Amino acid sequence: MIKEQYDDYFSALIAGDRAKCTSIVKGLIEEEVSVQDLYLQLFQASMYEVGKLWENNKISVAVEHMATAITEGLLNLVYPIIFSAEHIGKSAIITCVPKEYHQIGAKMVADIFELNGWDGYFLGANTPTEELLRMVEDKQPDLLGLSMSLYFSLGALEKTIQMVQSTYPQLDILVGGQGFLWGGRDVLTKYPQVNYVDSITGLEKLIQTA
Ligand code: B12
Repeated sequence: MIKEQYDDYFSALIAGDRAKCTSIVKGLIEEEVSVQDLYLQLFQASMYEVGKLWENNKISVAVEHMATAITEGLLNLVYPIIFSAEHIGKSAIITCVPKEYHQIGAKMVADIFELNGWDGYFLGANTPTEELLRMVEDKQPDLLGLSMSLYFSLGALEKTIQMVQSTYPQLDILVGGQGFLWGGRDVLTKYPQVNYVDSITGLEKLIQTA
C-alpha cells in the first residue's frame, strides 16, 4: 500500500504540499497500515532520501527544513492509535544527547514505547544532561533511550552515559541512531547496562520480550 503511494508522497513532500501529504497519510491510516510501516517505509525512507538529495546539492537547505517540518507535523496524525494502547505501568525517557538536533528518530522511538503500553517521555533535541538527570529523578523510568545521529556526538553520548550511571548505576540505557553507522559501538562495551538497538523493529522485539 505504501509502495504505491510513496512517489506521490515524496513529490508532495519536497514541493511543500502539506495538504497532499496529510491526505495520503490519512488514507494509509484508514487502510490500517501499521504505525511501524508508516514510520519506516514512508517517514524514515523519505527523510533519508531528502538527506541524500541535500548532501548532493540537489535540494536546498530550505527544502530540507520544509520537508522536516512537514514530517514532524504528520507524526501527530497517528497519535490516536499510539495513545490508545492499554498502559502497563512501565516508563521510558527518550532524548537526544546535547548538541544533537536530529529529533524525528527519537520521537518515533518514544511513540513505539507508547504503542506498547509504556509511558514514553520524549524530551526532544539537545537536552542538557543536568536537565535529563532532573527528569530521571522525577519520573524514575524503567529505561532511558539516547539518540545520536552524528558520529561526532559520541563524546557527548559517553559523557551523558557516565553522568547518568554515576547517579543511577542500575538504569537500563538503550542507544541508537545513525551516528553508529560510522562506528562507536565498541565504546559502549565499557558501560554496563548500555545496549545499542539499530531500529524501531529491534526495539519493539526488545520491549515485547522485556
Ligand atoms: C532533517 C535533518 C536535519 C535537521 C534535523 C531537524 C529535526 N527536527 O530533527 C537539521 C537541519 C537540524 C540537521 C542538521 C544537521 N545535520 Co542533518 N539530517 C537530517 C536528515 C535529512 C533527516 C534526519 C531524519 O529525520 N531521519 C529520519 C529518522 C526517522 O531516522 P533516524 O534518525 O535514523 O532514526 C531511526 C533510527 O536511527 C533509530 N533511532 C534513532 N535514535 C534512536 C534512539 C534509540 C534509543 C533507538 C533504540 C533507536 C534510535 O530509530 C529511528 C526510527 O527507525 C538526515 C538524513 C538521514 N539520512 O537521516 C541528515 C543527517 C542526519 N544530517 C547530517 C549532518 C551532517 C548535519 C549537520 C552537521 C549539517 C551541518 N553542516 O550543519 C547538522 C548538525 C546539527 C546537529 N548538531 O545536530 C548527516 C549526518 C552524518 C553523520 N552521521 O555524521 C545526515 C545523515 C545527512 C547526510 N547524509 O550527510 N539535519
